[in-house]
Amino acid sequence: MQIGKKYRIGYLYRTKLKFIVLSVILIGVFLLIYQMTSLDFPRDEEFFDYNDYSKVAKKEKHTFLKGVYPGDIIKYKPNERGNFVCYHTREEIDFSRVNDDYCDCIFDGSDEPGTNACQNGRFYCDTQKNDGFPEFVPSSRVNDGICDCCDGSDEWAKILPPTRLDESVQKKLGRYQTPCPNLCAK
Ligand SMILES: [Ca+2]
Ligand SMILES: [Ca+2]
Repeated sequence: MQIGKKYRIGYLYRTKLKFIVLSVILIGVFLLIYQMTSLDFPRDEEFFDYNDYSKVAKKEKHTFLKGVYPGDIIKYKPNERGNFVCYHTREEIDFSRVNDDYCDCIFDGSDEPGTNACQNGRFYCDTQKNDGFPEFVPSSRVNDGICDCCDGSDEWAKILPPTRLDESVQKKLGRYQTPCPNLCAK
């Protein structure tokens, strides 16, 4: 009788232990699946089709502005007061002052994405290489006579440099002056 009771208690203990172990395993598996499915996947920016400007502009119902990164197009819509809001200071300026070749947002250069008026801004090249990385050029290099974007779109004013190196020298250096060749396919 005593042995039977002991055996029953032992059996119950083992069953309980199995239940706990199984629960711990199940919770572990659940947590692992949860962790795998909630990993920080790359954002749209990294998967963005950088060449598809028109699609983005159409989606955002906004005219595309020179030098604006497609992911930032939403920021280049006039607000309810018809103003542009500088990225960092949140200062509001009239929208006509965007890309007017005068630096209004002096802290980030966000009002001049397509000109070299702000030295701290960035220009987004028209054509992008298919290497998965957005191609930007510092604003200071816009229209400086040297081709920085692979399609030369940073030299949209087509200002010719005062002295131009021979084509063969440029080729040797791998650096080109305006007028820019289109090297995006290379
Ligand atoms: Ca401006
Ligand atoms: Ca340039």
